[in-house]
Amino acid sequence: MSRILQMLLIAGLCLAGFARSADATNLLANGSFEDDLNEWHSWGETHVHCDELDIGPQDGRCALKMFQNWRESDKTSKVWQDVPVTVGTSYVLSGHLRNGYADGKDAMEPDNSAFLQIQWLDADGNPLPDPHASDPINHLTPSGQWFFKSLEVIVPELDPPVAMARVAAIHQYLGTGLDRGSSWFDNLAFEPVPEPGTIVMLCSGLVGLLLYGLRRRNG
Ligand SMILES: [Ca+2]
Repeated sequence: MSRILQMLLIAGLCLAGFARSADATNLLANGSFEDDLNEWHSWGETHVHCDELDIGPQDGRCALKMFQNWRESDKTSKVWQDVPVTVGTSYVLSGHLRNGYADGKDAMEPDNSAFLQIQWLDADGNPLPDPHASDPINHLTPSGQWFFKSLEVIVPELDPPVAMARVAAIHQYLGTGLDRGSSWFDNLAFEPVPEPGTIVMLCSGLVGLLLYGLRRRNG
């Protein structure tokens, strides 16, 4: 095999490796709510619905429905998981959100909104400042359609240091009365973003080793 052919082969393998690592692992368990609310903490009105005729899930058979937490003074409803993270690493939180049913039934009234959120925690589980939120959906969002939402964040250097991310799906109510309407969530994922620099370094090392091997064999 010519050296050029070998180099092309290595470049191809490196590209394949990059594509593979870009297909990152979801750090959330049961992110599609196919196993009810297992693995999730929850607060307020959080209900997993499966196999409903008038709403299709975005993924699998089931999706999460939330609405105003009318039983408590804190009117927010939410589900969340705490996930270990590495300072300096970039993560993407994504998911599909939906306002009510296809025919406008149970669509959110004003003062309701729904979004995804990342809150940093220290090693003792205490919240650290400035949570990050995705674009919300609200009463202005067309009902009955799934919308993809995502946000990418780099874990900051804080004091005390960040140890975990609290990854949450939130239905927020900021009014004082009782406003109807549901938000739906499905197919949530929290994934580390692979660093291209690391892969380039690995590939360069591999090419170097191959060239060294070829020289030794030819010499
Ligand atoms: Ca699902």
